[in-house]
Amino acid sequence: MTVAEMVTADASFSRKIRVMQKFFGLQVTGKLDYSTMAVMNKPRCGMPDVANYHLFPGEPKWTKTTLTYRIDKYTATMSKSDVDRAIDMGLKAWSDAAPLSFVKTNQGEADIMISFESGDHGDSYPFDGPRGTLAHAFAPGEGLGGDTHFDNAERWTPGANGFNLFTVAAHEFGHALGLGHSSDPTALMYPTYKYQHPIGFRLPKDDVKGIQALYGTKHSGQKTSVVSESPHPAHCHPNLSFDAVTALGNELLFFKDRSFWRRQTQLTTLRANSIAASFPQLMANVDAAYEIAERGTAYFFKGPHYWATRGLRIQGPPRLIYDFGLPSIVQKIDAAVHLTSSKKTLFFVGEDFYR
Ligand code: 0D3
Ligand code: CA
Ligand code: ZN
Ligand code: ZN
Repeated sequence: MTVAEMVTADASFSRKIRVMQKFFGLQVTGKLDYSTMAVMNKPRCGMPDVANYHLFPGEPKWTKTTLTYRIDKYTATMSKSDVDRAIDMGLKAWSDAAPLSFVKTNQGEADIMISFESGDHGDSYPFDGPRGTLAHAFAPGEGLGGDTHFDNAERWTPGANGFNLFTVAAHEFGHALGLGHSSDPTALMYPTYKYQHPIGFRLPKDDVKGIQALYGTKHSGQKTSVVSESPHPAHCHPNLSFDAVTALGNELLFFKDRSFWRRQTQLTTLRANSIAASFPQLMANVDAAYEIAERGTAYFFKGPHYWATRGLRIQGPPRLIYDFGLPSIVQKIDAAVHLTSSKKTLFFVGEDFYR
């Protein structure tokens, strides 16, 4: 039996994997397969991912970062310059959040062709007169892709009366860039109109997550190495790894250098603590840790020593790992895991494991 098979054969481990797979929308197998491990290896800041945005089927997106737009037909209810300003600001909401830029043209075919249209206008999505549907836009692609139409039967305004053009344009450009509707009522991509004040508008969080899922963050291109000034490593740094992780009662403990983080299963916040302050005997740089939940006991490993704890209280002096039957050439272990169903503990040392 391989390690992966042994770990997978453990019922409680398999249950945890199933929960995780469901949470991340993966195929629920209860097995530690490649797609599950790929998700585990992504940095996720120790926080659950909460997102309500939706992408279109097939996740269409623009394959270039500079897009052209052209305002082809204006409306009678607003001045040309007010329309230009509302459109410009609607696009800027998105280019502020993702590495995209927009260039205005006045002739020829632009990526995003913008027009005010009445009733039937030749794309098989006729408008419905005042209210109801305000506008529509086509997902990224050739031809109609990206094109954005406003129902000319609405009273379009630069202010808070009638329908605010900036608000509707910003929403439609979300579609034109590849976002569907969001179930988050605070999102711009929520399906129903709510006036948004154009001055100082910042895209809500859920929309930022959506657009960055498609196009990345503004700085994801330039790899810079961030050096943490704080005594505790920044827990959102994408390169952060942990020395050891263990459950302890209803908490998860993460160890790194001189710090550890406690995460209660119901809470999403993590607080850095100093290892030395809570576990003086342990000091820094824990190698490995595991919990035997039924006994309420956790074991911590550092070099050839280990400590047992009940909760956060250390039980007795450090002992030697050879008590577990490890050969004397082993000076430290890399990781340890306890399998509840088989009542076995696995110790990982380099390429090998012991049980
Ligand atoms: C629409 O017409 C959306 C456009 C929209 C949605 C949210 C914010 C700005 C623009 C079609 S993609 N929605 C309809 C609407 O809100 C349902 N109509 C006006 C109303 O007040 N119900
Ligand atoms: Ca309408
Ligand atoms: Zn149309
Ligand atoms: Zn919409």
